[in-house]
Formats: sequence, structure tokens, C-alpha cells
Amino acid sequence: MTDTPGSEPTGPEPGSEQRLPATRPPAEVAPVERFTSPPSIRAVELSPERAAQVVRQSSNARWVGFLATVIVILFVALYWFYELGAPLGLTEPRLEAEIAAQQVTAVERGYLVYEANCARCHGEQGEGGIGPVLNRQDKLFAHLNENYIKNVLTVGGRYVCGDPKSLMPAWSDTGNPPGPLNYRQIEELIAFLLATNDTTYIVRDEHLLDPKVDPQTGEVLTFTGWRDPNYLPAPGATPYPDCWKDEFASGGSASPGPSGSAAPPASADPSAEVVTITAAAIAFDPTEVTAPADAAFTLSFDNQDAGIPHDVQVKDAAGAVVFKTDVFPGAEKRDYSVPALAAGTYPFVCSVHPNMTGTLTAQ
Ligand code: HEC
Ligand SMILES: [Cu+2]
Repeated sequence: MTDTPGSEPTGPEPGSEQRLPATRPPAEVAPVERFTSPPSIRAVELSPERAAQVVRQSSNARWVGFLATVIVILFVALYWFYELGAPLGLTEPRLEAEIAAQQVTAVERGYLVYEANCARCHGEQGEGGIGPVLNRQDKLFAHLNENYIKNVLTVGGRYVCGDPKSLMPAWSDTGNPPGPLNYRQIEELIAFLLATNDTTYIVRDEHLLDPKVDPQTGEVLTFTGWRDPNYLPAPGATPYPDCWKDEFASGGSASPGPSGSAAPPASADPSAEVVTITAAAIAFDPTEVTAPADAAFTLSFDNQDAGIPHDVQVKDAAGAVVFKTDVFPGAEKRDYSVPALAAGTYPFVCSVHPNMTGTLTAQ
């Protein structure tokens, strides 16, 4: 770059920086007093009034501090007892009460799930029907435990006896094929099935808010669990079989009638009178039958319930089994020859479904 005329360098003129900083004319202001507060404030000596005020204020401050400490201590103590329960068991610990309340909620929900899905096969009270009994103490004691129920509901009825044609489908949505119930409903069902019979629960609407009321009496509907928490199996008793059908297998431990082996296979005398009993839809038909007294007769037992095992156990007035058929699933018909019975009435029952009953009259 060469200096050419007309392209003068712009910028400060040489020497102009020497004029900075701009000098000011000396200030001609009178010096100001630094303190503008009145002299009484600035005074350091303790007047009697000031001394009294200091004493009053510090006493007040101590009181405020003391009360605050008392409030904190009281709060801690009260909260301690609220959370962990008052001494001598005066109140329940909050968390335990919360757990108990949740348990009640689970059982009350489980009841609704059960009545909606399971009662049609296992009975309103678990008394059995198309499906096996669930409310018996010997079953509830160990056989029906949490794990087992969870597996049965996940795998379906074939988990029980390995029967691929079991009538019970898988219920859990993790099953194969998936069922309609989610894991919470499964847990609620387990809570309900294992609920003890010493607690009364309230039947509620589906949102678990309002109790259901009997439309006739206006009373709140309640239910209790099935399990007796104090139940102990008889010493030396065989545990409940893994497959419920084994309970009814001939010679099974659970139904030792006096004439337990008196069920000769069907070789009925063709000349004997034939009494027919049909089992259909978990009920006997007819429920009243007559047979000849003091003469052997043929019992023709027609089980029309496909896949559902039934039998006929004829009992005397004392409840002892005088004759029983095999337990066999339908649809099938078998004939048995029954030894002579003295005149009288004999109740008969299906051992798989204790609510299937009838009466045989020998005359
Ligand atoms: C269609 C009828 C049916 C329905 C509905 C049903 N079950 Fe079952 N359930 C059965 C049958 C049949 C068995 C026996 C399994 C087998 O051996 O085939 C069974 C077996 C069981 C067992 C095992 C019983 C034992 O003695 O080991 C449990 C537990 C059970 N069901 C619970 C339930 C629950 C809970 C529900 C409702 C979600 C339910 N069932 C719905 C038919 C049904
Ligand atoms: Cu039956």
C-alpha cells in the first residue's frame, strides 16, 4: 500500500491520545458528612431504655425458640406413634393397617372375578360342579397354594392331571393361548381363594366403592373366605393327591367305604330289575328312584356329561356307603349289579360333586 493523495489515513489525529483522560476542572464541592443518621443512633453508650429493650427482646427470642423446639419435639413424637403404632398396642402401625386394607381390597376384587368367571364351573361357594371342589380344607391346606393356583390359571386345566382335553382353559393373559385375566386379577383370585373364614368381606360394585345391598332386605351383602386358618390335617393323613381325579380312583384313600371294593364290574344278571340313573349337567335324573327290596338289581348309570367324571355312592341311614360305582367321565353308560338291600330309603350322592344327590327307595 502506498500513500496516494486523496486516500488520507482516517482515525485519530496523531497525538490525540495524549488528551485522554479528559481532565476535569477540580471539584469545588464542600465535603459531605458520611453519616447522615442522627447522633442519638450513632451513640454507642447503653441508655437504660436500650438496655431494658435488649433484655426484653432476647427473652422473647428465647421463648420463640423454646416453643419452636417443643413443637418439633411434639410433632416427631406424635408422628412416630402414628407411623409405628402407639405403645401397648393402642393403635395399629400405619403401614400394617395399610397392608391389611390392601389385602381386603384384593379379596373383595377376587370375589368379583371368581363369581364372574369361575363360579359357573366350581360353584358359587367353591362346592364344585363341572370343575372340582375348591372349598375343602384338606385341599386348601397345601394342595391349593399360591404357586399351584397361578400355574393352573396360566397353563389351564391340563396342568392338573395332564389331560389335554381338560375343560378348563388357561385364564392368564400370559398363558398359551392367552386367557382373559391379567396378572392383577390372577393375584386377586389367589387372595380370594386363600382368604380365611374368620373375616367378613363386603360384596361391592365393580369399582369397589359402594357395597351391594340385598334388594329385598336392604342389608349389605357380605361373604367370608373358605380357608380355616386353624385347620391341620389328621396326623398321618396322606396329602391331597396332585391330580384330583386320584382322590376318586377305586381304593383311593379319601373314600374308604365299608364295602369299598364291592363294585364288581358290569356283569349284571339279565333277569334282575334295572334301575337307571342319569347324570346330566352336574345333576342326577331322576333324583328319586325305587328298587326292589331284598333282591339284587341292576344299576344302569348313564353319565351324559362329556368329560366330567361322576359316580353313584349309595349310603345307608347312618351314612355308610353300601354300594358305589366307578368314577368315570361321560359320555358313557355302565351297568352294575347291586346286592340285595333291605327295605328303606338310601340317599345317594356323587363323590366328585357332593351337591349331586338323590334318594333310592327299596320296597
Ligand atoms: C369350564 C369350566 C371351568 C371354569 C369356568 C373354571 N374351571 Fe377351574 N377347573 C375346571 C376343571 C374341569 C378342572 C379340573 C382340571 C382337569 O383335571 O381337567 C379345574 C381345575 C381347577 C383347579 C385345580 C383344582 C384341583 O383340585 O387341583 C383350580 C385351582 C381351578 N380350576 C380354579 C379356577 C378358577 C380360579 C377359575 C376362574 C378363573 C376357574 N377354575 C374356572 C373347570 C373350570
Ligand atoms: Cu358328579
